[in-house]
Amino acid sequence: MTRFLLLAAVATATFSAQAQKAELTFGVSALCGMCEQRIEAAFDQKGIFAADYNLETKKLHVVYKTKKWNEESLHKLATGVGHDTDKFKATDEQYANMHGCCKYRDHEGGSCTGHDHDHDEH
Ligand SMILES: [Cu+2]
Repeated sequence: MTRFLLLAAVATATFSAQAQKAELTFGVSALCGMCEQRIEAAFDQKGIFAADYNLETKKLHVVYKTKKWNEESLHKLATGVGHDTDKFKATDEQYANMHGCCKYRDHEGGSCTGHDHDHDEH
């Protein structure tokens, strides 16, 4: 909807001439450290210089190349591994793929910390 304005804002925020670099911070739903790692791993991509998720504020900060990524495609990286963002929702299928303790829609707040159930890591 405000895509044009966003692009304009990104363009003016670019100060380095060689790489078209921009930063974006947005909300991503998550519960535990495993979620944090999963989210950051999803942003380990070409054209993404840095991705740092803060579990306390539930915000992800991304530094990226504007030629390769835009706001929507960055949000979709998070939903792709099952995490809702403040703009897009993961599909039920993507959500279902997540580890049980990370099901942030079903329970609120850090129940991942009590490891009272079996973890099958792969
Ligand atoms: Cu988790």
